[in-house]
Amino acid sequence: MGVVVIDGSTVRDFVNDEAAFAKSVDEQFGVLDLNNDGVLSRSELRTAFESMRLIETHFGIDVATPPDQLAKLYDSIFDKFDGDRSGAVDRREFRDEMRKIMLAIADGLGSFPIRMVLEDDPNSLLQKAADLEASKT
Ligand SMILES: [Ca+2]
Repeated sequence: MGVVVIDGSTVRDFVNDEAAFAKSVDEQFGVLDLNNDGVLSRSELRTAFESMRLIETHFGIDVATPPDQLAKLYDSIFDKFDGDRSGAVDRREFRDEMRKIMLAIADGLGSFPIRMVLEDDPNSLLQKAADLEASKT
């Protein structure tokens, strides 16, 4: 567990650093692709989002969400990612959508820094955003 302080510009700087962002997202994709078939299935993506709480918050998911509503929400998230409706999310689709989500989160955070407790996850994108900023100062 680590506590990081991030605001919108921390996240935006990270996303705009194309190389660093692509590398981080690709690494995360590799971890999420549990059966290593090169694409993310519905259940792989859901597992991923359950472990990214800020992103869940972004989509309006909270602990009190009833299971049937939760299933619908995850379906709609999956459909957003699966741009070509192939039934699976490939690396490029994942990267494109993660960029949009992170930028939307950055807009949501604005210039008010928030303290976040992150799970011990070396692949957390928010952790990497915070690390990138820390490396500059
Ligand atoms: Ca897979």
